[in-house]
Amino acid sequence: MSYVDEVIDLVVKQNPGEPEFHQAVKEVLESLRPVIDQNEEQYRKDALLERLVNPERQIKFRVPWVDDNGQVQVNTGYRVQFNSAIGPYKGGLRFHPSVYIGIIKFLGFEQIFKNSLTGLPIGGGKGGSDFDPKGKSDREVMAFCQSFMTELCKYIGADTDVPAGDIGVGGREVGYMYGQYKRIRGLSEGVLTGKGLSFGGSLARTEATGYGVLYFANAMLKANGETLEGKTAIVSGAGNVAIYAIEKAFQLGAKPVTCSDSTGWIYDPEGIDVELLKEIKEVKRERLTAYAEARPSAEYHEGKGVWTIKGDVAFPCATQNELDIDDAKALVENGVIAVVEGANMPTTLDATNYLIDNDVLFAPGKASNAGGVATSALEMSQNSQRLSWTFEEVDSKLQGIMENIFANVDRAAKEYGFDKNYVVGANIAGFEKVVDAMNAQGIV
Ligand code: NDP
Ligand code: 2IT
Repeated sequence: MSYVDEVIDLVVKQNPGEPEFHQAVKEVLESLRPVIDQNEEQYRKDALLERLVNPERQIKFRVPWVDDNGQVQVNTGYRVQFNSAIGPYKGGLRFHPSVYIGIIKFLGFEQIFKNSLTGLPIGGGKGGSDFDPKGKSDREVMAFCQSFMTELCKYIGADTDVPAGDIGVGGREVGYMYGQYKRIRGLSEGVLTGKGLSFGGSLARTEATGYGVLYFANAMLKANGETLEGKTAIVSGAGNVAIYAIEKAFQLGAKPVTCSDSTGWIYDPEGIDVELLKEIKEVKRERLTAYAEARPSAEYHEGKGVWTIKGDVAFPCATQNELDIDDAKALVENGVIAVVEGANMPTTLDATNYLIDNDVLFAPGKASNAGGVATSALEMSQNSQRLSWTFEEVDSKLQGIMENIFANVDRAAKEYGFDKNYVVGANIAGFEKVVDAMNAQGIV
């Protein structure tokens, strides 16, 4: 049996009941075959893949807090410090009821290669909780964040592990957690990114993931003789990534006509009103039904369905496995030319393969959504320098980073004979640097 197959089997056996983690490992290791096969004997001797798929450290803790009725609630907190070969652990915190160790491990594993692709010195980590911020009062969210950080603060620091936001964690949550960290540790340092602008946050971090997705899409389309100009964009999600993907899509000449949340979706043939969407999601924290009520051109539908709408480029920006094989078939049927992932692993493995086999340009999230974490690394640099750069400065660095990522992914795909397969390209390009750093640092 090949080394890759052996390690995939081992991961499935040693991590039962964690299908998302298995999926992420399979996607990465399968596409690394051309590199692994060339070095199989040495890698096997060094147990390189076993070390890569085993987190350096996993922390799991109790998070008790008191709700508005005086009732004590208990959630579970996690931080997986996956790989520090190229820098301090870096990656977001997700607060969502679906969170369990398998979700955090899949996200942490992906983060290793994504962070490597940014070209910046950051290792991979991820954390979160099964806490659901939806419907909670501000005080309840604060109580939860304070309790969560009271434990997490023992394991993180500006030079060791730097969390940020992800699903359910935005500026409000980062602010409450930062306040508690500072109170306990007495340190004003860049221990979290995505902070408010008045206490060390970076301009353009809020926009960075969505903008970066569009910069990547632009570079990929350009390399294939296409452009975003005049294209219809199909977007899922209505959170941080989706909102700023929609905003940048307009700026680059495309027309996004859909968005979605966990209860329903919007089709707005005149183009999504992004200011209205921001007001509803960022300020009022309402459902998308409020969008349809305020906008006569929009249709609201319950459940899932954005991928049935005809468009040229699709941007899944909500959550994992939200685009399955039937969705992929519908997109191909409707003539989509590219799928660019804003979320982490939003496309199932068979859907990904179907799209690639049908000549759809496919950008994997670990490359196309890396602008968020890259700008987090720029926030860390600014914090270390005790300086703040202008919006234009950060945004132009972000654009350069995304173009570099595309060039690097494209190069790796070509080098190994997989021209235009950006999944293979991203995994190989991300892996190269991590392996180099791991080898140089000995058996640790
Ligand atoms: P937000 O919490 O801001 O938004 C998430 C959006 O996705 C919401 O519209 C939410 O709907 C919807 N959603 C979440 N879970 C589900 C679900 N199970 N089914 C259907 N819809 C769902 O998160 P972000 O925008 O930050 O994150 C979106 C994706 O992008 C995630 O995969 C995240 O890991 C990834 N990502 C985020 C980065 C960042 O910088 N924030 C960076 C790189 C990747 P509702 O409001 O109803 O919950
Ligand atoms: O998935 C991701 O890259 C993020 N949620 C952002 C991580 C970060 O540290 O900014």
